[in-house]
Amino acid sequence: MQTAIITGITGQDGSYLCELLLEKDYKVIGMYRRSSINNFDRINHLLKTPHLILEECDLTDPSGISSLIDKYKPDEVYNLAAQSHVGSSFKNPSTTIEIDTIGVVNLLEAIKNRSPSTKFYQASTSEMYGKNYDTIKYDEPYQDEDTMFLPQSPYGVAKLASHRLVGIYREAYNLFGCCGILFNHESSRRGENFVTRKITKYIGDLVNNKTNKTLQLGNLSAKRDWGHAKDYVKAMYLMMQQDFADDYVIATGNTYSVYDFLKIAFDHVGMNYKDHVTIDENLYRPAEVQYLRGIPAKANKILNWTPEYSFKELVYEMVDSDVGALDHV
Ligand code: NAP
Ligand code: F7E
Repeated sequence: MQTAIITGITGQDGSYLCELLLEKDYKVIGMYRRSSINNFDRINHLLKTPHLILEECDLTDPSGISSLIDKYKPDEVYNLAAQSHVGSSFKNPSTTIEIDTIGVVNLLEAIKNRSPSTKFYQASTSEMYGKNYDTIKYDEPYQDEDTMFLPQSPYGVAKLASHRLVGIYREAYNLFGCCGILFNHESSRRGENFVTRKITKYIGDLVNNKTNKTLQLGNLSAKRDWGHAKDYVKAMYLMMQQDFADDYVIATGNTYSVYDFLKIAFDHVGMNYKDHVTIDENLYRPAEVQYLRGIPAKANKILNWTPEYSFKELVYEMVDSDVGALDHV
């Protein structure tokens, strides 16, 4: 039986990856940090599974991380834990760097010193591209593995440092370390302060007469390449099954604005977003990433990975779930 540690087990991706690995007969060690209130909502349905073990540990604690790696000497570690909110990273830059960069150093050092044959997955991000895109190979602007990084947020900088650290440990110490450069991916389990879920949660409240307020949003013209988290955790798994560690862009190749998301989501319940949305200047970020469109050609070819969900299917599923038309997704 393969053993995998997932950090960030209580998060969106942690919950879907945990389901996938349990289906594949892994023993899963789910790492979570202490919280004043139970926050296992996304994995509640998995807690009675015999092959899931939960371990409390904070990514910023080097001794705790080292003991965890030593205890299980896992076949695979998926590092999904992070301060993952770009807007928050402007308000908490030091904490973001502490978790998203130093936390990764803690894991890499522990693996190097305690369990060097462990395979390591790092959750890198399209946010590392920042305001940069290419126009050389395709008609529309895009980002792929050859595009230069130019992050626009403390989060992007912290993730870029980790991304490069994984490359260095791969080259210098021969560790199996791969990075998934994942573009935005959403689901009904998405955190409520990311824009997609903020919109669908509001629609759910509106339809169920739980709110009479307007929906306050920031920059609606930003464009994102939005996929479904269920598709994206499959790509993480596939990267770890390769003979050689490498970095891969995981994206759909399509880009939509926040306006597009709003329109499709409100249309789905027969409403017009213009009647319900107000702009709050305070929700604009000090620096913005305006355009993201990832080309997953390398993942298509080497991992045989393609996303199954279309953009509309993703939006409809999120809206239906928040409206209450779906029991559990
Ligand atoms: P998420 O829902 O925000 O989950 C983050 C997880 O990290 C939570 O379980 C959180 O625990 C945990 N965490 C935060 N700080 C920690 C610490 N100091 N020690 C231990 N655990 C800690 O994020 P996600 O959407 O699942 O994303 C997973 C990973 O992919 C993240 O690294 C994110 O930066 C990256 N990523 C996400 C996307 C996307 O579009 N979703 C795209 C590219 C990359 P609590 O529950 O206690 O807060
Ligand atoms: O913002 C705009 C906002 O916070 C998307 C994380 O998973 O993906 C995510 O980061 C866009 C931005 O995601 C609001 O300004 C407008 O342009 O949903 P978001 P993000 O910043 O793209 C990357 C790939 C990650 O790695 C991150 O971990 O929407 N926007 N109005 C708003 N955004 C939010 N959150 N709230 C608003 O009210």
